[in-house]
Amino acid sequence: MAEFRLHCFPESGGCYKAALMLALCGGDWEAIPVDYFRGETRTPEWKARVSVMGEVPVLEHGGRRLTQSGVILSHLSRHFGRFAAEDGEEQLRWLLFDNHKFTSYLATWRFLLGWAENPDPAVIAFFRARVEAAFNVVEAQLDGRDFLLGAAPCIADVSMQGYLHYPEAEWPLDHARWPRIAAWRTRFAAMPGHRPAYDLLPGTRTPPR
Ligand SMILES: N[C@@H](CCC(=O)N[C@@H](CS)C(=O)NCC(=O)O)C(=O)O
Repeated sequence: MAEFRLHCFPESGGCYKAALMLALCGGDWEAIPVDYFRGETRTPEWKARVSVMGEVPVLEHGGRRLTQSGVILSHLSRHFGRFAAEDGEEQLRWLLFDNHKFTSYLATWRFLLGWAENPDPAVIAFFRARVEAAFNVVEAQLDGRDFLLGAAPCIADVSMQGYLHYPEAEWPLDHARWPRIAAWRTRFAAMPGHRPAYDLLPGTRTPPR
């Protein structure tokens, strides 16, 4: 059995964050696939057995079961001694911003576009505007910085990259509007161990409509 076991499915950028961190750190991990699109993570049985929150990623390591990607990234950062910012509070600040504004709006907008049944165009437009506002914040933060907090990547970068390595057709923005984000994504993709999401996450895919 591998040292790390990740409950995941391929379309989940949250799961990709954990898998990406493991890949960048050279961790020995295996996937425990979940059937998200058939509602497995929302069943009382799964919630009782795996996580009351009904969400993946869930990482099993050393007899513990960790949930919430920010917790998982922090745990892996401590375990491997990698991707820790010098300023832990600043790192936490950007992790929280990512979970609330950047990842959550981008993930929801992408889900509505690709997988939701009859999404309301007004709701799609609302989430797109929220995504664009979050991108503007990150674009400003990257002014004069190669990574979020400076010259070196930290787990807030790993977290925020979670949905940026899926095919652009799944999150069709005018990428030229955010050139620093585009350069940051390219810089990140050049790091040793990096693989795009669908290369890294195993399991049966549910392609977008
Ligand atoms: N804040 C959580 C978000 C996790 C999350 O939303 N995961 C999605 C898949 S990407 C999920 O399992 N959602 C279950 C649901 O909404 O029912 C984290 O970063 O781990």
